[in-house]
Amino acid sequence: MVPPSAIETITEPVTQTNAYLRLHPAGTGNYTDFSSGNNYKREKEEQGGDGVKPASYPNYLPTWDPKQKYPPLEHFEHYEHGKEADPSFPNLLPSGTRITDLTPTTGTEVDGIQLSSLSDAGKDELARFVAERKVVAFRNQDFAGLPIDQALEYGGYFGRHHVHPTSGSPADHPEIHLVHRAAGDELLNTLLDTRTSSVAWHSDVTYEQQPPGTTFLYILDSPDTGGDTLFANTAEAYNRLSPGFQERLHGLKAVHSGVEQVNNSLKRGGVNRRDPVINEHPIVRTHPVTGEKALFVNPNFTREIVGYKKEESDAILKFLYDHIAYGADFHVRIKWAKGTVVVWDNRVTQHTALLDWKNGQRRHLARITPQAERPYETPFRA
Ligand SMILES: O=C(O)CCC(=O)C(=O)O
Ligand SMILES: [Fe+2]
Repeated sequence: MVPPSAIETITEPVTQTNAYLRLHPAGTGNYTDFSSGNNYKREKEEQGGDGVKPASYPNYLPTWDPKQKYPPLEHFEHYEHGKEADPSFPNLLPSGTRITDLTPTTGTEVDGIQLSSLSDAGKDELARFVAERKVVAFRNQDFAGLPIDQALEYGGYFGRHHVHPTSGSPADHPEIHLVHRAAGDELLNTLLDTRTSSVAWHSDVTYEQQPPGTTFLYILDSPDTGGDTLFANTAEAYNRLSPGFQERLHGLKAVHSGVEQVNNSLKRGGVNRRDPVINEHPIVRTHPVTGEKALFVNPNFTREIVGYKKEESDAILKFLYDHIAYGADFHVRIKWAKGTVVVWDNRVTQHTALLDWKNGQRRHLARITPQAERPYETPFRA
């Protein structure tokens, strides 16, 4: 066989990905990724040693299988259980439950119930309660100790499991998205050499046609201090705008891209389980249970406003990103503790991890990510 010539020109078909990369330059948003990728030593995490404790939940250590390749996601009819819920939450929050609102608008802490033993009526109430409070931290849960199959069966009540295109997952459970930084990981020593902070506001996988709704994140191992997660209430962010500006945003759509996330994964030797997609969503979406309107753009995945010129689109998106990021009076900070399960509504919140712990301690969490309805908007009402 004749070896390929080093100077021969190869003509490659333009894939959808390449074409979209040209059409959608980053604008004011940039995909930011601090995931640790597959460069950790599994044995070391399993066994510990040298003063390091073994991982508490080795069944949740991440794997990446380059052979996993999935077809494009198809539309499914989402059933929103929150609509069925008793608004006084008798099954979720029976008397004696300790309930602490963390701020007036955003975030609640609950102690004294087990999510894992909720009836269906309790799960319906969970969906509604989380939609109202935006993010709820349930303390002292047994959830992380359930067999993974059982945890997934539970989460599947809330919608079809999203399989992430690039993230690590426990072996044989691609529906679990893992956040994992191994003990001794070096990134935190250099992260701030090139950035001023680790804050990267986003809602999850908004490039999908049906992004997630009621979403679960539970702690497996956490640093002694630091590694908190911040949440922003994007319904309240919408409410803070003047009626004139709210009205201006209604009817607009923005482009959300999954291309950069996949490219980033491939660049660091990671996987691409499903070809990236690009979708347009309304900038103001309506929540199917509460009827609230919320801003639905984020710098990680939103690229441009449909039909606007670049400068116009960049200026408005930058204003919205800044507005959401600076609004500390509609943010809440969740501190992780052993047994904590945080449930948020991805339709009406954004979040960011804080990578601020200093000494190479392990941080390990698992996410269950049920998809919801395709975002829709209802008419502006002053
Ligand atoms: O690590 C965290 O605190 C949050 C990570 C994250 O963005 C997610 O799980 O969706
Ligand atoms: Fe996230």
